[in-house]
Amino acid sequence: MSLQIIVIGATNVPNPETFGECDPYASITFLGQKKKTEVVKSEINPNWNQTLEFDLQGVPAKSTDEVTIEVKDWERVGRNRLLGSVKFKLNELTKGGVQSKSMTQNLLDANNRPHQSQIKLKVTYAPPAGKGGGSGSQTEGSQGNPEFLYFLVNK
Ligand SMILES: [Ca+2]
Repeated sequence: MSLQIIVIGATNVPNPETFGECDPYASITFLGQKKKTEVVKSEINPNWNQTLEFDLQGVPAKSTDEVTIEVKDWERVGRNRLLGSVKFKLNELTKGGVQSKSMTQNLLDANNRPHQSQIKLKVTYAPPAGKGGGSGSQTEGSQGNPEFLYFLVNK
């Protein structure tokens, strides 16, 4: 049971550098857990192709649970700068079973206005076994048992 996010890449990220280009990485927060991709140096169209996995420790995610993505510029000295961010809810990804969705999200600036920049992701949610996900095989198991008992009783 987990939320897996493949961070594919971003296009046209804002470039705050005075010289050269920025060094973007993506930082993703889900239910208080934060995971980061590697930094791609001097690139406004970074390809990360990295899988970030959030372990939910047996607690099913809700459709209203929110994923927060921040794309930042790595700095050798001083604070990393926020280039853009986007939030989205899991929505239909929690409708049951393993659900997967490829998405392209527009990054927003500090005033929530969309940048020209987009980030590409593939999000997969696997619910805890038995709560939507593994219910199919569990039903089969419980249907088999009464027949077996019937066989024993009538022998
Ligand atoms: Ca930088």
